[in-house]
Amino acid sequence: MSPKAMPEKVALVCGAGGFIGHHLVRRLKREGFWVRGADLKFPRFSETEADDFVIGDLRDPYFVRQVMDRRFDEIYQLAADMGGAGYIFTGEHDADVMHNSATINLNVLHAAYTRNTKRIFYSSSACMYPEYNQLDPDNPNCAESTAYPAAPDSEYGWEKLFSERLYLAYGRNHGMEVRIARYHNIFGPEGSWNDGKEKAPAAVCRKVAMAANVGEVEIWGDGKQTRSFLYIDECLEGTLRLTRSSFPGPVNIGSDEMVSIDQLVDMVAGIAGKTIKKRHIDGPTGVRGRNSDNRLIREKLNWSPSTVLADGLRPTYDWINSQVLRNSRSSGEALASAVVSQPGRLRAAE
Ligand code: NAD
Ligand code: GKE
Repeated sequence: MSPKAMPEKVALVCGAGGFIGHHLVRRLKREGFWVRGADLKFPRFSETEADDFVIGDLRDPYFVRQVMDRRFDEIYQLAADMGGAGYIFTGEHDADVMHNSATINLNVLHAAYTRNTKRIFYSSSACMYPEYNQLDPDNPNCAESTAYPAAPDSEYGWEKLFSERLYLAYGRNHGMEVRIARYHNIFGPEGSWNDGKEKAPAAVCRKVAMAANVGEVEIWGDGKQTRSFLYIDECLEGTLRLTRSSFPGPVNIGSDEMVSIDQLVDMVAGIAGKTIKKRHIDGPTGVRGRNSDNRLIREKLNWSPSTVLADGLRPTYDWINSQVLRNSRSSGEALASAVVSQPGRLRAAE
């Protein structure tokens, strides 16, 4: 686990096998860091660029102590049991989400403290905001100051709120320099798109990519619910700026370009050059409206994201479309080889 020649700066990315963590490792390598990643799994779609990637379970305090065998200049804690609406709003994963993510945060933060690592970034979520301020799709209120009285609409959001408080307490009592972001729906290439954990941008790109040129897609809810979506590069920029600032947060890192889910579908259809009808069906929908309030980040960091949604959707659609094509080619090849090797059996199964 030890780096051969110790360079100037060393960073640890917990959750480096996941969507944001994988991209963050790449970005830190570009900046010249020596990077260790830790996760249950390697990144799914391309090789990690981490100098050292340790596979293991961050719920296990002994594993966490091994991962933190030195003092890091920066620790990014992104590991969590999480997913989109189809994963966190159905209720089926509530106990796992709370237990797994809280245990990871308790372990990682305490180990960082005992290694004398001062600066640690924690990825909270807009899901911690109270539901009562997100009932009107046209006027949601997600200013940082509105977090209390607390009333998140999911157990995922309650765990994020608990962990925010945990990090702030270590900051107050142990002098740690904690930095907390409340991410608002991050998207881009190499995120979950077909494993039940995908969020709306990836799900819509997949559905449109799989639809005919004049086709139809299914959308959960009435399509009038609103969200804002932040492109991955902007998420990384905000994360690094916050971590290296003197402001602990919590602060929103999100886009303030609010759209309805129906508008999102229309944008993706436009990018794909397809004519797509929407069929609204029952499904887990979460809050009625949500948008990032970027006043605080502008005030404290003198920066806020500026990439428009369409500019992030184009590379995301292209990447998901290529995944869809690759999957259909390989299932076509599998089918063709099954026909050659077992023609009778395949016909019987049809
Ligand atoms: P992700 O699911 O792609 O990545 C999370 C990673 O954590 C996964 O690779 C997973 O294997 C790993 N992990 C889970 N349990 C683990 C364990 N016990 N030990 C080791 N690794 C474990 O999610 P992401 O989109 O990259 O999100 C990163 C962080 O940002 C999470 O904390 C998430 O809650 C937060 N966040 C993300 C979004 C978003 O839109 N992507 C929005 C708000 C907050
Ligand atoms: N995932 C998904 N898949 N969502 C769909 C689909 C679909 O096929 N069709 C419509 N939607 C709707 C959902 O019902 C929801 O109302 C909206 O799109 C956004 O869903 P999402 O992107 O899965 O997740 P949310 O924005 O509701 O919540 C996410 O918020 C983040 C923070 O802003 C969470 O899932 C977390 O991933 C995260 O913390």
